[in-house]
Amino acid sequence: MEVKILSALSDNYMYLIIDKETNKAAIVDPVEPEKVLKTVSDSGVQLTTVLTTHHHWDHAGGNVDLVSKASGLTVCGYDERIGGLTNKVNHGDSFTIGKLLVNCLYTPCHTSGHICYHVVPPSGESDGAVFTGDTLFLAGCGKFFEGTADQMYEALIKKLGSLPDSTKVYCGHEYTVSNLVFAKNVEPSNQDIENKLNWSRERRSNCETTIPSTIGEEKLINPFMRVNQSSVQQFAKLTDPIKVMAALREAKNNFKSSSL
Ligand code: GBP
Ligand code: ZN
Repeated sequence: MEVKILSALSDNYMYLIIDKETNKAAIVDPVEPEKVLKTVSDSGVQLTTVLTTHHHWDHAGGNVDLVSKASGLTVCGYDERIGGLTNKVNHGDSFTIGKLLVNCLYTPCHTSGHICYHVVPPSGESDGAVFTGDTLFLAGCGKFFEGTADQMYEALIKKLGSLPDSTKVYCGHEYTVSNLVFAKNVEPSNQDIENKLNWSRERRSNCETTIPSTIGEEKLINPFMRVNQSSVQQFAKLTDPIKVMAALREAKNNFKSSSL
């Protein structure tokens, strides 16, 4: 399996997932259809499927246009608000892109109809990948527009946190540096955060992406995946992990940094 990272709008990402064996491909959140179609034709692959994480326009806003330009596409998503939807998916649903297996994880909170897509290559070929939209970002998570801390706990700790540590994480926006500045404020003595922040600043200054990370790495640097750690609980002055989740989201919503 190969994943091509396509930047879109100001800080969004679209991902072209290619099954090298069959040359079939899927696109995650194709908000810029022309850019997608150019990459598809340059790569010589057959685009079969659109994987939509959630209905926000900067993710689903290109679906109708893409479908009109490339006929026969299957458009997957949970939410009725998603344009061009042909296949409504739910937690535990699975299907294939060529020989790649896609498993749907329902992760409501950022929106009430958010889906993450876990893609696994045929046995042992390489590590799996998860496309997390605006649920899990590198070192952060999405705002709770249509859900609760309880739901984000379920999404990040129980569902995404149960994937193998080696699973690559491909998220919906390039927010890594600002997320890590907040993470460092939460855990000033966490050396993994410090190292990743330095690396990410270097990458961004060379106009390179910080994507992907892995589930294992997120467990070391992402405060929202670390609500069971005493250092994060100390920052929140709370111990109940769901209350810590709510307090972290509130703190990040109000966080202003001068050192981005
Ligand atoms: C930043 O640049 O670092 N803090 C952001 C600011 C996802 S996009 C922009 C922001 O609020 N981004 C949203 C988010 O969840 N950020 C996580 C965070 O700040 O920690 N969106 O485009 C957003 O979902 C949108 C589109 C929102 C339609 C509502 C509607 Br309706
Ligand atoms: Zn969003």
